[in-house]
Amino acid sequence: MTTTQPAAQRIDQLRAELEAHNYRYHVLDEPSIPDAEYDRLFRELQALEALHPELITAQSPTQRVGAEALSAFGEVRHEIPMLSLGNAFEEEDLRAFDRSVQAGLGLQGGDLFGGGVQVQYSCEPKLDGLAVSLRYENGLLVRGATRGDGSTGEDITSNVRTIRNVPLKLQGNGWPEVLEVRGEVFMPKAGFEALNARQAESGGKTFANPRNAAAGSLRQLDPKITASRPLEFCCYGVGQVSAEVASSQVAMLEQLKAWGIPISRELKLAHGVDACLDYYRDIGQRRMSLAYDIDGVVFKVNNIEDQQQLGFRARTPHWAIAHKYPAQEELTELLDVEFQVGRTGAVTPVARLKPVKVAGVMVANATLHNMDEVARLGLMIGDTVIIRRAGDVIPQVMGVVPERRPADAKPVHIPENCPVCGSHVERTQLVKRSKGKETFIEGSVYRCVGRLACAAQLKQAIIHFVSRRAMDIEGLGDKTIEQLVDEQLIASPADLYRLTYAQIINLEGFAEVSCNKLLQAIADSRKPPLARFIYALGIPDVGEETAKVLARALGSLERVQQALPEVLTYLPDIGLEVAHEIHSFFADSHNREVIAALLAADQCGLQLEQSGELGAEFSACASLASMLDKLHIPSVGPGGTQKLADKFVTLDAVLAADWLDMRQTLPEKQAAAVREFFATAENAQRARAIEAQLEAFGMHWLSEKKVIEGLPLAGQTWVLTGSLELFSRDQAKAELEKLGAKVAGSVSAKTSVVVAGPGAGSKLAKARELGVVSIDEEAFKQRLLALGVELG
Ligand code: 5U1
Repeated sequence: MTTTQPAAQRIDQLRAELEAHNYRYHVLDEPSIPDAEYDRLFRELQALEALHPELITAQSPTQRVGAEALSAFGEVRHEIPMLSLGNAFEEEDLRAFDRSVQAGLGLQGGDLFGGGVQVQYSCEPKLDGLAVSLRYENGLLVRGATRGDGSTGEDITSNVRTIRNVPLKLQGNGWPEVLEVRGEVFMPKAGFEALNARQAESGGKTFANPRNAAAGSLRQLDPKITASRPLEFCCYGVGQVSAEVASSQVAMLEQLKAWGIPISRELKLAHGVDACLDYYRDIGQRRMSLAYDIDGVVFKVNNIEDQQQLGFRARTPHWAIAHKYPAQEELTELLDVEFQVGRTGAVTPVARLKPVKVAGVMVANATLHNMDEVARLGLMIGDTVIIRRAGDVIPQVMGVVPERRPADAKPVHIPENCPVCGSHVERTQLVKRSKGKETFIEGSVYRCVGRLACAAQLKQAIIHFVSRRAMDIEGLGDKTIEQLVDEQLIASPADLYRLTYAQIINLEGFAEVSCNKLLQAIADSRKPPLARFIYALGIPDVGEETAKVLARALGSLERVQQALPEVLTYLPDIGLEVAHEIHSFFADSHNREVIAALLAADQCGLQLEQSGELGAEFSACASLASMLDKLHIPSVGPGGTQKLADKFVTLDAVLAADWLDMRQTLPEKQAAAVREFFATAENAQRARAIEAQLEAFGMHWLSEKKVIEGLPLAGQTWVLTGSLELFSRDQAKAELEKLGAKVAGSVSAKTSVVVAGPGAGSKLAKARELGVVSIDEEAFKQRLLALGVELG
C-alpha cells in the first residue's frame, strides 16, 4: 500500500484483484499469477482487514471460513423443486428419449426431403457428487442448500462458502436480482487420494470413493473441516431466477460462466441423437483420464422454450436424460479366499466372488494383495463386499458392508502350508530403512519356502525365464510350460535345454514344424548378454534396470555371484535390501546348481556375453572413505570417514590406529565409536572381506587420490553453466566426478573446460576472456560417450 492510499481503497483493490484471479484460476482455468503471488495479495488483505475490522464484508475472499460450527443444519425450502433425471442405459433408450422429445415438440415426420429432424441438445458429463443449490441476491451469495428430497434441503451456506471455486460475489453485471444456480459439489480424484492418505496417516476415517468423501466433507457441522477438504463445484443449471438468463441451455451456462460460476469444460452442443451418442462414446473413452468421477453424461433439449413446452413427469423433466455408463462398483458375496503362489513364493490371497457384472464385465475373482489388506478391510468369508472395476484396472475389493455380515461368516486365515506344494509358509516382516537409518515395519509377506520344488513357483520362474525381455525363447507359451511342469519334464530352467523332440511332439498343440521351431528357439537363446541372463534368473527385486547395472558395473557373472552385499551397494540404485536379496539368491545351493548346469559345457552350454571388465561407475566410486561409510559405524558420518581415509590411507592402518592417532583425527565421541566398532572381530573381518573382494575384483584403491589418478579426467576442473537439456545438473556432475574431474562453481585460469548450455552468461564470457575451452551440451555428450560413459 502506498502511504497516500487509504486502507479502504487498497482493500477494495485487493479484493477485486483476488476475485479476478480466482475467476481466471477456477472458472477459466487460465491462472495468470503464481500461487505465491496470490498468497501474498491474500495475506496483505488479511493484514489490512485485521487493522480495519469495520471494513470486513461477508463477500471478502478472506471470509470463506468465518462461521462457527453448527449443532444442526437448518431447513431450506426450494421454491423451484430440485429435479432428478431419467436414465438411459442402452443406445435404444436414448433413441426412444429423442423420439419422445420430437413427439412432444410436434416434430415427427422429418423434413420435406424425408430427412430426420434433429433436435439440438446440450451435453455435459454427469458428475458423481452431491447436488446443491446456491442462491445469489444482487450478485452476492446468500445461501447454499443440499438437494434433500427435492423440495426441502439442508442449509449448508457456511460450508459452500469454503469451496474455493464458488464465487462469494458475481463478476461483471446484468445478473438477475435473484439467481439460484444448481450443480454438483464433488471431490477430484487426486484430491480424494491425497485426503485419504492424510486421513490414514493421522489415523482418521478414510473414504471408499470420492463421492462419499465429498458427502462426508460437505455435511460437516464445522465449516473449518469442510474448508480443509478439496471440494469443487460445477454448475449445470438454474433454479429460481427473477429474470430469464438466456434462451438456450448452452447460452445460459456460458452467461453464468461469464458471471464467475464454474461450469463443465466438456459442455458441447449436439445436433441430433447420433451426435449425442458420439459424445457419450468420446467421454466414455476419456472417462478414466478425467480429473473427477462421472457416472454418465446428461443431454438436455437446448432451447429453453422447448424445455417449457415438454414439461415434467413427477420429478423428472421430459427434456433431459442421463445416459449412464456401466457401474464401476457393485455389491457381491465373498464366497471364499484362496491363496496363489507367485514366482518369488509370495502367497497372495485372492477373493472368489459370486459372479457379478461390473462396468460391463463379469467378475468372479479379485486380488486382495496381501494379508495386511485383508485385515485393513476387516474381511470375512460370507461378507457382502464392494467390488470396483475401473477401466483396465483389475477388479478390487473396496470394502465390506458390515450390516450384511451373516452370522456364520468365517475369518480368513493364511494357510500354514503352501496350497501347491505343501511346503511351510513363512512370514517375513517387511522392514524399510529410512535415510536416518532407523527401521520401521511396513507390513508382512508370506512366502512358500519350497522354491523351485514348488510347481507354482517353478511355472512362474520358467514363464519369466523364457519371456521376451529375458531369454526370449519364442514358441513357449504359459500353457506349454504348465504341461512341461505338470508332466515333470522340467524341474528347473536348465531342463529346458535338455528337452528332446520326442518329449515336445507329445505336448498339446505341437506338430513337427512347431516342435522344430521351438527346439531352434531354445538353441538360439544359448548366448545371452549377461544383463538378460541375470534378469532371467528372477532374483526378487531385480528388474531389467538393476540387472543391467549389475552386468555393466561388475562385468562378469562370477563377480555378481560372489559380491558381498556391501560391495553391491557401491552400484547406482542398489540399496542394502536389494543387495541382500541378490547375495542370498546366489548363496542358495539349489540356485547355484541350476546356474552351474546352465553354464556347464557338457550340460546346457550357455555362453554368456560378458565384458569381464569392471564398469567405470564401480571403479570410480570405491574408496576407503566410501567403504568405511558402508560399514555404518555408529555416530560416524561421511565427514568422519573422509577424515579417517585422508589420515590413515589404508584399512589396515585404520584397524591398527592407536587411541592418540584416532583422537587426533576425530572428535572424542567418534574416535571412541570407531575403536569400539572395530574391537568386535566380526566387524573387522567384514571390513577386511569387503576390501579383499574389491581388490580381487581388480580394484586397487589405497587412497582416494590413487583412485582418482587412474581416471581419464583426473586433475581436470570443469564448470557447468547455462541450462542443460540433455542431463540434469546433478547427473552431469556425477558423470564428471566418476571420470575423476572436479566440478567447480566458478571459472578461473585453472578451469579445464566449461560446458555452456543455452542462457550461459558471465561464466562463458569469462571463459572466453581467459581462453578456457568451452563446449556445448552436445559436444559434452559426445565427449562422455567417447570416454565410455553409457548414457541412458
Ligand atoms: N450435468 C448435469 N448433471 N445433472 C444432474 N446436468 C444435470 N441436470 C440435472 C441433474 C439432477 O437435473 C436437471 C434436470 C436440472
